[in-house]
Amino acid sequence: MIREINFDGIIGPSHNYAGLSPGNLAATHNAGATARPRAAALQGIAKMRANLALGLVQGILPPHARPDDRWLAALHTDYAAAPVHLKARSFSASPMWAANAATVSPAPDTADGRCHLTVANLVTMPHRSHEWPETLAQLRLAFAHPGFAVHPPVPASFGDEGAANHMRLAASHDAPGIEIFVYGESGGRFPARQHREACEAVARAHRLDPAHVLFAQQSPEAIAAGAFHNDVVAVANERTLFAHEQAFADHDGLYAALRARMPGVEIVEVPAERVSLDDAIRSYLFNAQLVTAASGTQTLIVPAEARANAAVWSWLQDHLRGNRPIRAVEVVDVRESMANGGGPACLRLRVACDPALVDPRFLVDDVKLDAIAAVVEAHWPERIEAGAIGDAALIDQVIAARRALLTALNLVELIDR
Ligand code: SUG
Repeated sequence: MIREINFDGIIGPSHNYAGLSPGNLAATHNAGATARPRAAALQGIAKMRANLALGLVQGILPPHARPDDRWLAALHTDYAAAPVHLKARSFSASPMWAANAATVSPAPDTADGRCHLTVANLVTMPHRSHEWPETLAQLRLAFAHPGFAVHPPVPASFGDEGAANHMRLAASHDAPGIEIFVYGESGGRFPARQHREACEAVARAHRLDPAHVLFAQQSPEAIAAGAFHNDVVAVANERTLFAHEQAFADHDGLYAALRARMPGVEIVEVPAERVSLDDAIRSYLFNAQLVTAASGTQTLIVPAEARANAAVWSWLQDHLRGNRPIRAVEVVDVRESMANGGGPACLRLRVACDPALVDPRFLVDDVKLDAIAAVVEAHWPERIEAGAIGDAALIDQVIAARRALLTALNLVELIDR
């Protein structure tokens, strides 16, 4: 039976604020702030518990080896000798943002009836460009069943940021859907990370029916305002597309094409006069998890920053009163991740599939989350100050913490990936 599974990246022990992502305003504004990796990981675990409480199936993707010695070796250096900018880029806990791990096309959409996953190359940001080998190793383990096809990334130069720039609409998760790939052409002062060429390659790899695929350009003003991924300004679930008025370069064209392919689609567009692009990006209203709870209630899981924003909260209250597609709102606290530009939706990769086909070590219930939380409490650094990333004792602690977690999860084969 096909269900939507949210695989959350467990926030790694090296979580810190190094200001590595130009175009991501939260990350650049918080460069040099003190990070709290333990609190961060516990916030992520609490979010997963809230998902379980809604009756959803929950998965995990563990933190990657940090520092990434293999990447440094390919650059002919090591952590002790590397210049500080390479130290920071090899040490980032950025794999926590699992929405950037891969693009996923569930089995009902593909010509061979398999669920296809293509690992994202993340080439635009150097600190993210070396995530893919370990992501590929993890996904090949989690989705080893022949019901899945896990593809390596599309070649560099064609930037691919994974599911953060991909939306799927379908009558239900187990029905054939329309897949929308959102690319950027220009972002003014900031890079457009997702390239159309990469979208087209992924659609071919996944053997999608071209009649059920749309390619849409992200609006340059959204990127320039800080929406470095489409999932900062739009999210989809089953029949509902929830988007900001300025998310797409040609919203009318996209909506018309979508309605022609899926007459039952429900488009909820938030007008800029109610919520400005700036408020949308500051509050991460759209970087919410839009889910169908086990009760059938379509629920929007927003970060606390959305409740704190008067314009956003008032729009949400009006929508809830109006008998519209979104029937409930849940608030979660992921502020450590938010300060690096990662909201509830960034932290998860959605895979619609039969949970029985997934390696069970990648699935969690409350009991397993207790065990993960115990490892975090015992091993994750409490704080990482700006400037501490060269500290040898910190490096040892980070390496030991990941080892302890992978051992507890019985995923020791990932220790040396
Ligand atoms: O790629 N931040 C991430 C945030 C990714 C959010 N993901 C989605 N929108 N799906 C990024 O910009 C900051 C790390 C630092 O600066 O230390 C960072 O990589």
